[in-house]
Amino acid sequence: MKTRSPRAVVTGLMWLQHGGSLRHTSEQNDGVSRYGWLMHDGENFGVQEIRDEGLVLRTEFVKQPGGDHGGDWSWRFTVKMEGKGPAPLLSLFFYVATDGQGTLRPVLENGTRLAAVAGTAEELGDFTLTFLPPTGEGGEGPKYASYNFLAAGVPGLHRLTDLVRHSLRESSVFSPPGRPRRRFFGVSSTRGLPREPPRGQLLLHQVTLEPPAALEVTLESGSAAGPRRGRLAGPVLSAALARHAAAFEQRFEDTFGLGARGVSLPQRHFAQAALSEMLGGIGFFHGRSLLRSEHREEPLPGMEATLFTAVPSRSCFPRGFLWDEGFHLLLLGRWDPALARDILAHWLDLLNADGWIPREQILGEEARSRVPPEFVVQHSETANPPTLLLALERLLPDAPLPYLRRLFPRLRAWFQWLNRTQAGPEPFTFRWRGRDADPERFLNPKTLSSGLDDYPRASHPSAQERHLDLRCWMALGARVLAALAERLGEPPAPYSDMAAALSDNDLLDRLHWAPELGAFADFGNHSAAVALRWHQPAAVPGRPPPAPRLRREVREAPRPRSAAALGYVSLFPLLLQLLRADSPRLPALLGSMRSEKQLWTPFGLRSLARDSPMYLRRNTEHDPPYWRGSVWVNINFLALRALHGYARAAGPHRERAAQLYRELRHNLVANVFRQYEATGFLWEHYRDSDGAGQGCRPFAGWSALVVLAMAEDY
Ligand code: 6A9
Repeated sequence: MKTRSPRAVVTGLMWLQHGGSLRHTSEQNDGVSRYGWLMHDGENFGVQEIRDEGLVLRTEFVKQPGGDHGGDWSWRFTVKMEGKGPAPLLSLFFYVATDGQGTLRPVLENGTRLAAVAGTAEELGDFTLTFLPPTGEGGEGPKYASYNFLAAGVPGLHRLTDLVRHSLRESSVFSPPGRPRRRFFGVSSTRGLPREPPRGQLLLHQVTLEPPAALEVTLESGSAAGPRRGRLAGPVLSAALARHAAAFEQRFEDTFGLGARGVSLPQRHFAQAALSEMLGGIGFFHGRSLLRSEHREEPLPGMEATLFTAVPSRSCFPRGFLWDEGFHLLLLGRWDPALARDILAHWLDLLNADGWIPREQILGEEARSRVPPEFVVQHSETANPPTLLLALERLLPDAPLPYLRRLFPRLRAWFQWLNRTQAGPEPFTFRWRGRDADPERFLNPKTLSSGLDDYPRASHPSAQERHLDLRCWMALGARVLAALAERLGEPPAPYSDMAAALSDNDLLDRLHWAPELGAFADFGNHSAAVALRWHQPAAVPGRPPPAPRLRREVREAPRPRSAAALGYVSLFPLLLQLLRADSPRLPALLGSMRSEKQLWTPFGLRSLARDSPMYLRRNTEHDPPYWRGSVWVNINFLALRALHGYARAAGPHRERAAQLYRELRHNLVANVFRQYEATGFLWEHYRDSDGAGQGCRPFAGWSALVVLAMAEDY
């Protein structure tokens, strides 16, 4: 945990079951079987549960405002073993580290036990961190433990795990009275210190004991000493935790009303955990992106930026993603509109002078250390869907006018950037820039900017392309900007005119209806006959024969036509509710959605029709299908929202939409819940054949939108 400030002091926990491995950061495949926030209010309180090879570790915190520096914080850690058998030796490593500013002074007891840290830092002022002695699980009695202490220089927060791992020596002894002595790995300052000049200071308190036990850590703010009535620990902390838990339950019910709808208790706990994981994943990032523009060969560091944002996945993608964030804000905006506005404002402050916002925010060394080098650079022609506007549409009615007034110029600049740089070949058409170069390598060159990565588009990228999803996003954007202008008492033009033109159903038909597909589609230079084939590169005399490679073979010349894919993109006019409720195209779209040969599965709508040529096809030997069949919660959420809308609007297809809505909602919610029960996680996407979670986990980014579907809150 840290403060919302650059170069913040950071506190954290590592743990080690002796004989196992050191745990610290959230990882995808390290064997920790499940973990997540069960409750988190985004501000003052959270409860997290971690299950790791028999160990159940509960971490709870409460923040108590007071003074001038954010007030006091207390944490409680409860450890116990699942099942019977002798308890293993467990070490908990509590640390505090600085990152470029602040000082820490250790207060040692008996030379080895770090009883407290007295510190000073920009944001925190003077503070005291106290490590209370361990007790039994319920707070009773003292608990026998061994203590080790480490003080070291740190080259950067991303190196903390290594630093601690390298300082471990199996030379410490655990010898409870009247019981056999045991050796264990303890931190020691003698070796393993980094050669790089330190950026900060680390103080670490290692407690070694046999579970069960409870440990408490308090952070007391110097400036809150006056108002404080006793330390937030022991029974006082228990009472505060209980009070916050009850308040969380009540607020959750008041916000989403799941109890009132008769949703079962396990499903309610699941929904609370989904929301809490998103809230608990919110972070404050600081640093520079690495950018590439059309004007220069070499990537350049961008301006120093700070970003307060939720993240798609704490393990895989612990950083901000532009279009993901719009989806996150749909949920966060319901729980805490002020928090959502704050996050939205941070994102809009990332605009550069041209009006561009980089798609993936990899700010600072810690964030960069989690990304393979080839993905770090952001290209200044690359867009991403303007979902922030989707979120703003919902925040609009209650947002304070001064806030909206400050947002407006930024939003205009962003929208104009999209409109200018992603314009298509004809008026009212749009084209995602930055599709994969080197089309020979891919079955279908990817379109990362669209967010739908490998979703099939025209086989041969060209300036002639028109992308349907982007056109629909632009229509939505224009609609929201017009509404924002009206809310501010300003003329809604030109956005209102643009919204009207882009929602013209006849024009949409002319530009994007593909009769042979019976659906809307992209248009471009397309060949319907492409395949990946093994290809043997020519041998070079005197060298070993080169390895065969997969290359794309084009068996029929491309020509200007609709891209032959039926899937999420085809649904966009419906998803963003641009189709009129009486549109003659609506039955075809509803039909494709409901058809099991196409998009319907018992787990939600799949991304690409089962009878589509690229359904579940790999893009290269190393790229398994991603948006080519899997069920994705964000698009299913848009589908539910739209069907809910069509079921309410007068029109000939109202009943059909209502029917689909009910079935789809049931399928989606039931499966995400079932997978959570089975695995303990929300997942990045879900397999269309059996509903199994796939990709990254935990993924409490847009998959947590299932909470809004449960609440039918669109
Ligand atoms: C790769 C690999 C350990 C892909 O949720 C974030 C994005 C979405 O915006 C996008 O729509 N995800 C979706 O198609 C994940 C993108 C990850 C790219 C970075 C680094 C590291 O893996």
